[in-house]
Amino acid sequence: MTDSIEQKYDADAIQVLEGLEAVRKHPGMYLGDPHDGSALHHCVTEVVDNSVDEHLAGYTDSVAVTIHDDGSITISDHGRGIPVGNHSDYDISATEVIMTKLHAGGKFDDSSYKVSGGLHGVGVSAVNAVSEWLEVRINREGHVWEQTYALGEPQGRLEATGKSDETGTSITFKPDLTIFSTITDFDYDTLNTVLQHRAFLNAGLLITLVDEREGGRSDEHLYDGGISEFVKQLNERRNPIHNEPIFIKGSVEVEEVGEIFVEVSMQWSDAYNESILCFTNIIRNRDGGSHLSGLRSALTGTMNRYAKSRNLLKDVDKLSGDDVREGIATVISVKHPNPMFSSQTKDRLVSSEVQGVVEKVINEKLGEFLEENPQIAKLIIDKGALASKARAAARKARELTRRKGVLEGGGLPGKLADCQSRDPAECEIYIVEGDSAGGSAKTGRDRRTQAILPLRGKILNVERELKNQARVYQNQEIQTMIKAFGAGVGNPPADFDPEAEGDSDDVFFNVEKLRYGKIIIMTDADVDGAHIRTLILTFIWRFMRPAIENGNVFIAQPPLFQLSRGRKSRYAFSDEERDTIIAELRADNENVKIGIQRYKGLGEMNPEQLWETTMDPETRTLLKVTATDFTDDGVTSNLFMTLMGEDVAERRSFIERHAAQVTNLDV
Ligand code: 0RA
Repeated sequence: MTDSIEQKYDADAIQVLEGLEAVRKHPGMYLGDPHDGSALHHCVTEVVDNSVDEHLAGYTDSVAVTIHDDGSITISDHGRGIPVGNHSDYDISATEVIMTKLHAGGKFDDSSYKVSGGLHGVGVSAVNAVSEWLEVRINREGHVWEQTYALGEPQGRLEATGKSDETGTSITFKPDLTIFSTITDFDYDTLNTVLQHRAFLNAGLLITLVDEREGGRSDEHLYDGGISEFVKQLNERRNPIHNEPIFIKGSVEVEEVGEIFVEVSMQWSDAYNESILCFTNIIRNRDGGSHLSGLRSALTGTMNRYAKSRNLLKDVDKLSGDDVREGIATVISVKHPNPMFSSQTKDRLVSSEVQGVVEKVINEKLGEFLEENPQIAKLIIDKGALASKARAAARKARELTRRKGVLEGGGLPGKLADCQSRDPAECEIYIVEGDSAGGSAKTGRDRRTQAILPLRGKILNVERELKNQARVYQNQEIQTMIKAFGAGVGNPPADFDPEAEGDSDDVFFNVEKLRYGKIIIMTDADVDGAHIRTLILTFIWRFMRPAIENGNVFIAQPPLFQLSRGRKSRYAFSDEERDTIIAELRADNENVKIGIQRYKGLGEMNPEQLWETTMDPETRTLLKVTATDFTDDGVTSNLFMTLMGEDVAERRSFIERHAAQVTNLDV
């Protein structure tokens, strides 16, 4: 008899282990990419979110995260503590079930609007599965309880190790480095940002982060103002046009779904871009979804209704959504008892009932706010009207360039030395600084596949023209690039649907029409060259971003030195390489004379040299231009704003902070 019970217990245990084995085998499916750091950090948020749930349920007002110097991390709270009693199905503690069974947790506690368990995560067990070791320590029912696991397997039963009249949970784990192969260290800033977001979204919850590693840091996040403080932070570097964010809150009971809660905070600044962050049950939805749609239509509708009723629109017929949202910073947070997302990563909320709920709440409450605050309302509407006029002017300029054939392949620019092939897959276009380098490149190239476009002088800094884009379309060098690339211009909006029938004006850059698979920026290896390269990249980022996203944009790497001994010559692309090559050339004769030519510009190279060092696909090095975040309000967009935008103080401080990283400055 005893035997068969043992067997049954084993069988259950094996099933459980198989479950966790799946996480170890396919960590990407459960936790995100194990090689780029996202899964590693997701492990931390997975545990933190369980603690946040305890806050949402009203049992803890703090969560503490500590990074230890042995590569482990502790997350602790003062919530109820993970249940410790025996679980009859398995005849092991409930703690062990939660720690070893995927998705366990939901059946212990069915309170709605929680982040973790069935809604968010795969639960703490997935973290346990990918941990070299994990220790759980629970204060509950008068005792301290402890249990340790290795690779998800319990190393003994849950045991009472002491007395305590507190409650709470503390989980320490060390990620298994055989799973997180490339990025194995917790990144302080990454964790600090996600923890700060959770604090913003949970007004009154104190979240602390302590780093015990070398150079230890610590941060505390407690925001009584919740998402309005989040919005203020989004606008930290902008100039808001009204003092306090507008905060809206409401809920709607939806049949067969339950009560849906909506919180929105928004503040307009004099900036050009919009920054809207969407959350469902504290989880960020990067691609928005039904709450974002509801927010957009309510904003446009409410603003236009108010403007019309007060006769505030003079020479503008009505404001478009883009006009209304220009310069807005918004955080929208909805709580839903059972939300549906488009993917495992929750990037897009698809629960359709949310759109109407959000619209209703915003129409009503924002309408009230505008009625009660007519000065602020007028500021926002005047800004929208200004945006509308600038947009109309840009549209007109675009239309003119189009009529001149810039947008629709009406002949190629005269300066372009095109290639013979018409197959974009093998075609390349070199954008070259200056006519003399352009000449060398034209002579040196492989004319079958390589086209050369020389640009004269510095192109327009488009970052300063975003609010008034007409000048961009009128710019000669920019028109030349648009014409040569043959794929139109203008980043499609985030929600652009190419299938949908649209306004004929809405022709955006279409990466599939690019005449060249590679756009290669080739500038001098000096400060001016770097500046021109940045100007071209800024234009591409703001007006042809899909080319970067699609991997079509490259930077050529001309050599910095030519080193010669007698008739023998070699090229060096960095100072270190120069020194290595000099040593090599001298290997058999310490005192021999080595000629060192420092290339100041591409123009100093003859066509053969330029081909050999920089253009020959067999031997050249190209840097592919990429970004981690392609949104209009992400880190890369912000970097362009800092480096190329109007705020001089901001740029100076950035340069001061990064001056130490500059290794090759040649003025
Ligand atoms: C299952 C049920 C209950 C709480 C928890 C899990 C819980 C999990 C974690 C993970 C980190 N901190 C946590 N705190 C709680 C509800 C317990 C009850 O009803 O008393």
